[in-house]
Parts: sequence; C-alpha cells; structure tokens
Amino acid sequence: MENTEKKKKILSCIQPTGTPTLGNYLGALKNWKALEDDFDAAYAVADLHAITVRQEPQQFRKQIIEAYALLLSIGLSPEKSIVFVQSHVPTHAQLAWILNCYTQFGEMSRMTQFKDKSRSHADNINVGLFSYPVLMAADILLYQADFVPVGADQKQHLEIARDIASRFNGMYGNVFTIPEPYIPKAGARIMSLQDPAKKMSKSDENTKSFISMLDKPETIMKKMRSAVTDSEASVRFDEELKPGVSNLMNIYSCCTGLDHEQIEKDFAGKGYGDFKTAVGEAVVEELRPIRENFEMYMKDQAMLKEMMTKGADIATRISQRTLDKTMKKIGYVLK
Ligand code: ATP
Ligand code: LTN
Repeated sequence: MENTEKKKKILSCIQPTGTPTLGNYLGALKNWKALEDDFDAAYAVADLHAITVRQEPQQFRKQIIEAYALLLSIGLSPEKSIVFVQSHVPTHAQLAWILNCYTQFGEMSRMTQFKDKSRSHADNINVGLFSYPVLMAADILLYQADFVPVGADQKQHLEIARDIASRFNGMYGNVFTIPEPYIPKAGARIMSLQDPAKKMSKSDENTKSFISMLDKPETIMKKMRSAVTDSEASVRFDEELKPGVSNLMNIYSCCTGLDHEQIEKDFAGKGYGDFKTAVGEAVVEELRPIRENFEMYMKDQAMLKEMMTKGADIATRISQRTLDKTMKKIGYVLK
C-alpha cells in the first residue's frame, strides 16, 4: 500500500570553510544520510555564511565544489533530497534581510558563536558575522523545516530561529513552521584531538587537532597516535577527568556502534597505544568509502555543475512560495 502520510521536513547546511572534519561527519552529515528516507530533506552548502570570515577567492571556489561533492559522497541522493548551493538560490538573502528587521540587536548580542568568532577574527568583526544566525533562520524557515539535524554547537542558533519564527507568526498569523533541533545522542560534540576542551573545528590552525574527512589512512593513524590523553593509562569514560580518552571513546562508539561499557570491557588491561590503533582503524574504515566516492565525483565536474543547477532550481521553486507568502503578509506588492 502506498504511504500517503505526509513526511516531515528537514533542512541542514554545512559551510564550505575547509574540508569537513570527523566532527562534522559524526555530529551532522552521518545523520543527514540516515534521515533521508524518512523525511523530505533539503541540504545545502552554506557559502553565503562562509564569507563572514575572509575567504581567498580561488580557494573558496574550490571549497564550494568540494563541499558539494562531499555531500554526494556520503551517499545523499539528489533523487530523494534537494542538494544545493545556498548562493544559487536568491530567496535566502532576500528573506534574511526581511528577518533582520524582525530581530533585536540585544538577542543577537548573546550568541556565543559571534563572541567566539569575534575573538578569533578580531581584525574583521563584520555585521554579517553578527547577523549570521538570521541568515541561518532564513535557510530553515524558507523550507518550513520541522527538524534541523545539527551538532550541539548550533543549538543556540536554532533557538533564535524559533524565536524569530514565533514572533513573526504572532504578528501575521501562521507563516513559518517552528523548527526543532535534531541533535544526535552520540557524536553531537566531537572534541579537538589536541585540546579536548575545544570542539573539533575545520578552521583550527593546528591540523593535528582534527581529522579531515578526506585524510589518507596513514594521516588518520598518525593524528590518532598523537591525540592527547592522560597519564592514568586506562580506557574509561569520564568526560570531566579524562576528556581526551572520553572523546576517543565517543569517536570509536560512533564508528563501531559499541557502547561505552562494552569498549571499557574490550580494552580492560590494555594501554592507550592499542586503543588509539583501534580507534584509528575504525575511523579509516568509516571514511574509506566516502573518500573513494569523492575522488570519483571530482573527476566529473560537468556532472557536478548539472546536479547543482537541478538542486538550485527545485530549491528556488519551493522557497519562493514561503518568501511570497511572507512578503504578502507584510504588505509588499508582489509582481
Ligand atoms: P568552522 O569550524 O569553520 O566554524 P564548523 O565546522 O563549526 O565550521 P559547519 O561547517 O557549518 O561549522 O558545521 C556543519 C555541521 O557540523 C553543523 O551541524 C555543526 O553543528 C556540526 N559540527 C561542527 N563541529 C562539530 C563537532 N566538533 N562535533 C559535532 N558536530 C559538529
Ligand atoms: N551555522 C551552521 C551552518 C548552517 C546551518 C544552516 C545549519 C547555515 N545555515 C541552516 C542548519 C540549518 C553551522 O553548522 N555552523
């Protein structure tokens, strides 16, 4: 029997600010693939967000194409989901402007990502960096997303999107679906391999702190071996006292499906050397098919361009409906 029940909608994006890391994969991308069958999904490369920090033009162009190819490489299917590049769909910037005028300066000032990034990019604290969450709200609300699969670091931005949507609905009637975060239980916050107090980030200057999704097996094993642990030499989960080992346990658990208890049992009496080798090998196997797919997609740039265009056309058609509805409510004269 045909399933006539309407599927719920999800939307998520990733910035093309460097090769995505194992943190991006376990916290977000892996989930995107898993949700594709049960939801109407839209996934985008958030290249408008990316220029809130300076990008070198040639490198930026390459990163946008690579990020798109990587989305296909994790197995997202353009037949099932809409996969597109944000800047190809003009409604995002248009709705973002409108929502800027429905967002208070005070509420934006509390955003921790803004505070962190203005510290790390002190020479370029631009207005885009400040209103970044408003553009993110526009991304989400345009597609009437019910859920937004992201890592834990994006929770605050999701709350702002919900606040903006509720406020707008309160003034004009039901225009936007109120989105909910969809944060995985395991993998929501993968930490830096060199400083487990910080999240693993692709823009970290210390390349030993992250595993890139396209790192070669030798590189992954090397980075794993140099991961910071502690002097106790026992594989035990304790995020406060043993943040380095606990982070490796989380990674291992996401890649193998084993829970912490089982991992502790399997490595009882063994040293960190054995454990790091096992984690490294599990990561290598998890990422191997993705890297192979990526190499294949990157060989056919014409096909990538064609897929981008198709994705953008569908995204434009869907999001235009929400933009029109929003503008009509405000009193704009539609052409
Ligand atoms: P940057 O490091 O350039 O600030 P980022 O990696 O934090 O970028 P995005 O590329 O926009 O940011 O993140 C894409 C997705 O990956 C988001 O859903 C985010 O929550 C998730 N994510 C990012 N870092 C981690 C992490 N260390 N652990 C789990 N999920 C993460
Ligand atoms: N800010 C997000 C990236 C992003 C996003 C979105 C995520 C931009 N627009 C819409 C979910 C929904 C981040 O992960 N750093």
